[in-house]
Amino acid sequence: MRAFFISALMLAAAASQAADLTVTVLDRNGKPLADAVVLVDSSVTGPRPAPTMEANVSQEKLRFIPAVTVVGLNARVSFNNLDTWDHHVILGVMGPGGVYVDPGLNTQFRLAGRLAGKAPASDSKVLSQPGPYLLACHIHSSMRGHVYVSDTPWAKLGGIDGKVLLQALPEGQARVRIWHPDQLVEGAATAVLLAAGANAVTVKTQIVAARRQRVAPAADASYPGL
Ligand SMILES: [Cu+2]
Repeated sequence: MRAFFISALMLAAAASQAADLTVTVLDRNGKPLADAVVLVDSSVTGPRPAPTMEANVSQEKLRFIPAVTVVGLNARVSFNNLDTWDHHVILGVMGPGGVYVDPGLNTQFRLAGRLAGKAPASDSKVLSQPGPYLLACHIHSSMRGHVYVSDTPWAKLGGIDGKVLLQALPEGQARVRIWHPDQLVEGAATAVLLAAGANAVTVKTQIVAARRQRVAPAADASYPGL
């Protein structure tokens, strides 16, 4: 009888433990896919981690840095121009095919080039639509960036190894979704059954990452559009 109670207690303790999930995202060729946004949905009740509600995106050497940012719904994203020349920020919801859903609804603003010894020109916007936003610049057509507004508290950007560790998930059924700036269509979600402690899943996608824009090489290089 005592043994029964002890096992029942152990089961109860196990049930309250959180699960961790390592997701490895592969591209169409089975290689690690960098810059994938991994989203996990769970309908199991329990505590939720707080989403990221503030983020900074800089414009530096003709790039948006970071190239991909993940935030929660209604997060405030600040844009700072660290270059000595002006940039535009065109900010809008991105649809399939990597284009703006409705360019007429985009937000646009210009950030002046940085003056020596002065704070960079900056502006911020609240992103109130879930899903991907596309960032671009009128002056420099090669500039592209993305902000993914997550509708789940378990969302993270993967590194070049294609791996993401999501923590404090409830045990039980969950779904893994992947988003990537270069995806052509939305892939199907992957169902996972999470146990207490460490879990791992590998998601093979049909995505082929586009070649990334090279970092501007030297300080004295001439930049297009100047
Ligand atoms: Cu620009």
